[in-house]
Formats: sequence, structure tokens, C-alpha cells
Amino acid sequence: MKLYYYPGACSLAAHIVLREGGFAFDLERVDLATGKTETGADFRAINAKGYVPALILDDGQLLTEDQVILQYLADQKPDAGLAPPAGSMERYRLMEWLAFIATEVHKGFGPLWNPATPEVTRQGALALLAKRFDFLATALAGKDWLMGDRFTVADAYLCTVLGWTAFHKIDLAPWPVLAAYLGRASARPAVQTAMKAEGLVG
Ligand SMILES: N[C@@H](CCC(=O)N[C@@H](CS)C(=O)NCC(=O)O)C(=O)O
Repeated sequence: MKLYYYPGACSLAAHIVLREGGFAFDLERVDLATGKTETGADFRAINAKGYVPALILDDGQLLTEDQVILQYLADQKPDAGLAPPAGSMERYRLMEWLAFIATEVHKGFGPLWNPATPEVTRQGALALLAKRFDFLATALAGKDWLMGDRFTVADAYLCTVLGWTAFHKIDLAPWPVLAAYLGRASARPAVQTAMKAEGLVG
């Protein structure tokens, strides 16, 4: 398999899961500004959507959309326990988390990435994210991970997007549960290795 990624972007979630699951894989960095990959390929010719993550499977197929890639990977290694079995109620709970992270948290950061975003829109995005953080902090109180005792693909996704708070200088002090969660996730060997490989930590 080959993962097309941009350092620290949402593709980091898939990268973490590749490492948590002990997969054999290659990485290829995409320059999202130029649309070229590190080997000089035209990324749009590989993924017409033009965004990461994009995963090339062993049979050559392209798989996109973080939520789907994460579940695909978890299902390839059921013994790793990165997702409950497909069809179980617990799996729907995991999917509920993945959808929440994708649409409410990941995309909630959207306006913050654009320097041209008007201040009023920026403040609105921050206020909405704060509500989502309130919800997450309540849900995670007394738990190590979103699904309980076991780290799942939803945690790989959540720790990736929560990590963006540092870049945007969003202080997590009002949400000590989230700060502790992020610390716990970041300390995992697979997360550390993925971050090092993307040049995010020394
Ligand atoms: N719907 C996609 C969105 C992925 C996405 O937002 N990727 C961002 C990085 S976090 C990106 O590559 N943006 C560049 C672009 O859209 O051109 C998913 O959930 O995987």
C-alpha cells in the first residue's frame, strides 16, 4: 500500500493506523500548493479529488476519505482491535464518532486555515469548535479513549485533528480532559513514529 500524505494533515490519522496495525506501506508526500508529489508526479492524476489522504491498495485501487480508509485498514487487521467488528452495534458507535470528528471537528477547523477568512467568521468557527470540545470533554471524562479502554481508529483521527489546536494557538486549558487525552495519544509509539516520519517532531 502507499499513503499519499501532507505533514500533519488529516492523512496523519491513516498514517498512525498503518503503524498501529503494523502494515507494510510506502509514504509519498504531496505538496498541496503545487499539486506535485515528492517524486514529481501530478497528484490529481492519482487522486482527482486533489486532497489527502489517498491510499493506493495492494491491488492498485485508490481509496479516499479518511473515515473509509481508517475502517478499511482496521478491517484488514481485525486482531489489532482498531475497530469493533462490522455489523456490531459497537461498530456503529465507532462510525458515529468518525462522522462527528470528520464533519464537526475536522471541518470545523476549515475557516481557520484560510488567512483571508474574515475575523467574524474566524471567531464563529472558534466558538463552534469550543462547543464540540465541550461535548468531547464530557464524553471522554473518566475514559482513556473514545470507545473506552481500547485505542481505535477514531482516536487516531481525533488526536490528529486535536493536534491542530497547537498550530492555531487554541489553548486547551479550558478542556483539561482533552489536553490529557492528546498527551496520552501523542505518547503512543505508533503516533510518535508517524509524527517523526512526517517531520513533525525531532
Ligand atoms: N473529505 C476528505 C477531506 C480531506 C481533507 O480535508 N484533506 C485536506 C488536508 S486535512 C486537504 O488535502 N486539503 C487540500 C485540498 O482540499 O485541496 C476526507 O474526509 O478525507
